[in-house]
Amino acid sequence: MHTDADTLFKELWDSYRQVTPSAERIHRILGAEEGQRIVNDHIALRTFNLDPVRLDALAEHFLSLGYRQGGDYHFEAKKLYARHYEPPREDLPKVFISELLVDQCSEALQATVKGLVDQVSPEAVTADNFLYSGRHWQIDYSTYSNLLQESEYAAWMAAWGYRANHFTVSINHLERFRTVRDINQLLKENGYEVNASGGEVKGSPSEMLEQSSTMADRVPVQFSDQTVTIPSCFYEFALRYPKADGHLYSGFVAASADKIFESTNAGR
Ligand code: OOG
Ligand code: NI
Repeated sequence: MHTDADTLFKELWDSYRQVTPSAERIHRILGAEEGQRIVNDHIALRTFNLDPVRLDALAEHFLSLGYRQGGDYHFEAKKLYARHYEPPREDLPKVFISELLVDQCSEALQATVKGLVDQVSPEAVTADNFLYSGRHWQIDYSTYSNLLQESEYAAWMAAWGYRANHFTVSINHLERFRTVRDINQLLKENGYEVNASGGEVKGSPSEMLEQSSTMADRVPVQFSDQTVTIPSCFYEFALRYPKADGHLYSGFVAASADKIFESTNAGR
């Protein structure tokens, strides 16, 4: 298990950046080169609710670093369950982990996903590098396409495996930009597609969290039979509002999260 959260997040960032060419360009347009510090609000990970890769097994990597379990969230239509974890230090990101409830999916999907997960050894899951270890299986393009018909989430997981699917800029820590609308404007001026599902600004001050995200980059993936360009990872932006006690709200908003999942949708 990790002794050092900074190393873990650096590795997660490196594996994310390798398949998300827009990430560093977005840092530049936010002014990182002029000294603007970019603070991460949270990252997100995905998995299946099967041993040995279920949500709890991923969470263990953070619990061992002193993270604490926060709220949980249900996404009935997408057949997902999620929890968030709060960091032991203010300067570390929160973590959002979801899992596909495979038992609620079709027999065909269950058979495919079990076939993938059976190839992951329990030792691989507890190893230091698991959360950025990518795919532990081979998959051909037609199997990916079949998963896509039923669950965008399952198809994304099958293609990408274990890695952060997004990092999230904390707007509270930016100096030049104050609102999610300003960020969306900047993104669009620079040629990025903003996820418009449920509206470009998700959440509200009364929910104490406003968010937006880019649509995922598209990069070539090597399937076992061919290479195809598919959605990889995206960038998110979050603005948190203070609670009555003066501390910033630290939870997530299920209705917003439901739409943010769609940032990796392929059919568009
Ligand atoms: C997570 C989507 C939810 C948020 O901030 O509400 C989320 C995912 O796409 O895996 O990131
Ligand atoms: Ni997020």
